[in-house]
Amino acid sequence: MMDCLIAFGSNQGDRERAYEAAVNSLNQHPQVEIVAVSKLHVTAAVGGPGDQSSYLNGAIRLSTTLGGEDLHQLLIQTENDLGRIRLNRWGSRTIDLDLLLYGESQISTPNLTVPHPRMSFRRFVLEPACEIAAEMIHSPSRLTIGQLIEQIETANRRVLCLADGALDETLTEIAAEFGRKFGPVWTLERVDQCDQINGNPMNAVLMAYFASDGSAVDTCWMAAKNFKGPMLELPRDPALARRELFAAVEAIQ
Ligand code: PH2
Ligand code: MG
Ligand code: MG
Repeated sequence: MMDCLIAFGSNQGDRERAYEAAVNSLNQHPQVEIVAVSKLHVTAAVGGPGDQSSYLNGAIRLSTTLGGEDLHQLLIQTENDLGRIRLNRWGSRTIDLDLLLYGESQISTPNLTVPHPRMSFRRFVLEPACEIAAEMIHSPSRLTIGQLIEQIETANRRVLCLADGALDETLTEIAAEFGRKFGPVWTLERVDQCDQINGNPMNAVLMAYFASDGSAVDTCWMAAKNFKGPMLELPRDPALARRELFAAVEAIQ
């Protein structure tokens, strides 16, 4: 039996009913047993269009003999059965079921990444999860859910960013807007040399790094090894990177 953690989110329709229906529906699967269900937390919408209504977020812990990809399929099937219509990314939805943790396994296929790539810095995910799974391990950071929450609550409001030379302009643009939007409380600092990383306590709440163009692999790897906390991969396209980074900061705030 695999110990798994699922995130629930809804900001449309009867949100409480969707939660109850999702839990009941999952529990009916012969290979799934619900272990614990968190309370629902009211949270402000992060990312997506500006006019979204608030979310109810929850977390579900379950035990299953299904493989990771089959469990993911079951979550999609459950979303569809409960009337989810997919419009745009981060848009309003009646139900979202995300596979956060599949034991300590790391899964990476074109359709599925586990642990969920944005779970480690999203307050709306970690707070409900902490109620029922504080001791579960997020394998990429080697931190428990409880430690991840403590990290986003206590770490300096600093974001470290790894970028190779080809990204100078992109980073300058993003940093200027970051300053206007989140300063002076938050800072965005570039880290482009391994020496700066080594031996530095790196009291930062997040490490962002740009998807590799082939040249930055070693630097990213060194940083990843020395930074113990949430990591975020940014696309190289400036507009997409900006959107991803700002949504992450909003999710931490
Ligand atoms: N899910 C998103 C995007 N934004 N914001 C909140 N508060 N809660 C969510 O579950 C949520 C979100 C993408 O899945
Ligand atoms: Mg989601
Ligand atoms: Mg989803």
